[in-house]
Amino acid sequence: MTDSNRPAVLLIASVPDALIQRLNATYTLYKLYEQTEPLAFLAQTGHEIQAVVTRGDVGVSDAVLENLSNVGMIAVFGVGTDAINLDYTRQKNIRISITSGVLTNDVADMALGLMLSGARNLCSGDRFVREQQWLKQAPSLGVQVSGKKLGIVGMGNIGQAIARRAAAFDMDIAYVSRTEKTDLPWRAVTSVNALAEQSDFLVIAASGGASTRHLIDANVIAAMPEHAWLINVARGSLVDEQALITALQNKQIAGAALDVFAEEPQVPEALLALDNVVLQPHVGSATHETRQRMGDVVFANLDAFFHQRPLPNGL
Ligand code: 8YV
Repeated sequence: MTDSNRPAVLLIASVPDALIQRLNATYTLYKLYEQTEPLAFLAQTGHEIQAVVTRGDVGVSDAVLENLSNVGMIAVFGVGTDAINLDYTRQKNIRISITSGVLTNDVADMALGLMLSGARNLCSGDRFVREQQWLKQAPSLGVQVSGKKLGIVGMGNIGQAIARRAAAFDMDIAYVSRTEKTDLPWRAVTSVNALAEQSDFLVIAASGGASTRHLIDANVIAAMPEHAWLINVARGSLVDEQALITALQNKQIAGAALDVFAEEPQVPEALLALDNVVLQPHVGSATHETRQRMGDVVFANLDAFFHQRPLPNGL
C-alpha cells in the first residue's frame, strides 16, 4: 500500500535483498520486474515515481522513462550507463548516480582470474580431476602468464587496476585509451589493431555503448597472434561475438575468457560447445563485500537526491 509521505522509487530489476529491504523501509518501493502487466502499471502509477533504481547491465529503456513524468534521478547499481539513453536523461534533467570506486578491484581481480584460468587450464584441469582422467593420462600443458605482453583496451579505473595487478606478474603492459593519460607508467598505443598485434593477452576494460560497439571486430581478432587470449570483463557489446566464435572455432586465436556476452543471459550454443573458452555469468563485481558496498552507494545517492544534496556519485 502506498504511504503518501514516502517518495516512490521504481526498481527495474532485482538487486540484493539487503538493498531491497533498505529501500522498502524508506520509500514506497515498486518492483517493475514483478508486475504482471508492466505497461498498465506504468500508465497508472508512473507519474508517482520520483527515482529509479536499476542495474548497470539492465539500465532503463526510454519507453519506461516516458511513463515517469516526475522522475528526477536514476541510481545505477553498477558503473555502466550504456543501457540508459543519456541524451534523453540530460534533456529531461534526470540525474544519474553510479557505484563508482567500489567495484574496481573486484572486476580487476576477475580479469586476472580469467586470464590465469584460460592460460593455465584451470577449468579443464578441474574437470580432468573430477572425471578421473588423471588416472589414465597426463594433464595438458598450459601457457605461461608471467612476463608476457598484456594489452588493455580502456584505461579507466578498472583498466589501471588490471595493469597494477599485471605488473606484479612482470607483464609488459600496453594500452589504448579514449582519453590521453599522461601520468601512467605503461605504454600507450594509438590503435586497437596495433595493440592486438603485439599482445599475448588482450583484456577489454572499456565502457560499453554505441561508440564502442564491436570495437573488437573480425579485423582486430585477425590481428591477434595465434597464441593470444581475449579476456572481456567489460560489456559483450564491445566484441563482435560471431567473429570471435569463428576465430575460436578455426583456432585463429588460442582462446577467450569471458564474463560478459552480447545478449545476456543468452550465450550462443556455438560458444558453449568450444573447449578453448572460459565462461562466467557476469560476476566481475559479484562478491559479498562489493555488492554490499554497491547497495550502500545506491542508498546514499538516493538519500542525497531526496534531501536536495549533491549526489556523491553523480555523473
Ligand atoms: C554489475 C555491471 O554486474 O557495473 C556494471 O555496470 O555491469 C556490474 O558491475 C551489475 O550492474 C549488477 O548486476
